[in-house]
Amino acid sequence: MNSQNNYPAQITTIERHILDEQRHHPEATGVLTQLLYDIALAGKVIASKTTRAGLAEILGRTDEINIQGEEVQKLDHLADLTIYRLNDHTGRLAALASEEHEGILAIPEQYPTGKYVMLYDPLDGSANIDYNIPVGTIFSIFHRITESGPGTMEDMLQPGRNLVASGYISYGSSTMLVYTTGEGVHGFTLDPTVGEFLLSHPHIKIPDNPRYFSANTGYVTYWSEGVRRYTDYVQGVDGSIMGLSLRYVGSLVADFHRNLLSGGVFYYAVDSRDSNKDSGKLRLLYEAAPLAFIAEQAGGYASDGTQSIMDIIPVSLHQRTPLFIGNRPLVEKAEELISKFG
Ligand code: P6P
Repeated sequence: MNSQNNYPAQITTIERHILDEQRHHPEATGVLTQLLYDIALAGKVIASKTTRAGLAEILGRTDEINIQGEEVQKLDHLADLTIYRLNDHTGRLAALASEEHEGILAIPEQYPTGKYVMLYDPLDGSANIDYNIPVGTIFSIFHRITESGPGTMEDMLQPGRNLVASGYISYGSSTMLVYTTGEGVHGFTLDPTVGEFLLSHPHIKIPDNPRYFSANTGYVTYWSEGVRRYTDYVQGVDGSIMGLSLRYVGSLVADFHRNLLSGGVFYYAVDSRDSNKDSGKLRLLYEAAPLAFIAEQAGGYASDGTQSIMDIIPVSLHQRTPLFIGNRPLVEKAEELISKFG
């Protein structure tokens, strides 16, 4: 088929792409492939809700407060339930964990358990939903460590280095699914007319010349000296680099996705007002680590300001971490200034 027939030279659905990827792994049993299909399906279902949020009665808040102490948006709840319900019976997972729930989400006993565990933020940035700002789903997939039976905390508390796959779905001007299995980063755009994620961004690499920095500079007074100096650096105050433009929407997936495609750095540092003084706001297991895997696979880097996010050994499910993520030289500069000035 060629472009003269008004068709693109090649149409690759996410299913076809995942199957092709699987061919690089003769030992693969197809379970991970199926799991990634399931996530894509969840993304389609959630996208159908988020794009109509302004119309259906699903805007606004439930009367619930989640483990994070945050008001649960109706769409948060819908996204969380959708992901769990699409994965609780497939026999591919030993357990799940969600930003919305304190403990491990067990597989109902009537269903088999599988060899992976999945941790996810069902709808990150959901406070922005009512303002029509892009929001996103973020997921981490690990091999289980325990041999069999219900997944345990040991299966969940793994460093990013152990990730088998990770990715995010961005519900914005279009719906995009970006994932890695360690064989590069690939982006798919949902064609709602056919209900398929089509390959639109193969082999994503962070451009060498960064354009943006993304941080809530409203907090600069409460950052450490090293982070304040870093914020001057990225703006070119010391003249050592061309100042980067500030782009910050306050929705991690949207901010990260833009910097992945355009080059730049996102950071969310410790705020001296925080009760958790040493860790900032973002979660390690289902926000920082999955995006760090993507960043590294795209030629970038992610740090907590002192070490690679991928090397942090989690001690709790909802553990927070400071996050600096994007072009490697920009993130390493943050580490340098934090090392010198705290
Ligand atoms: P702030 C959204 O609430 C979120 O968890 C991330 O998506 C986003 O990067 C961050 O918080 C924004 O936080 O304090 O700048 O509003």
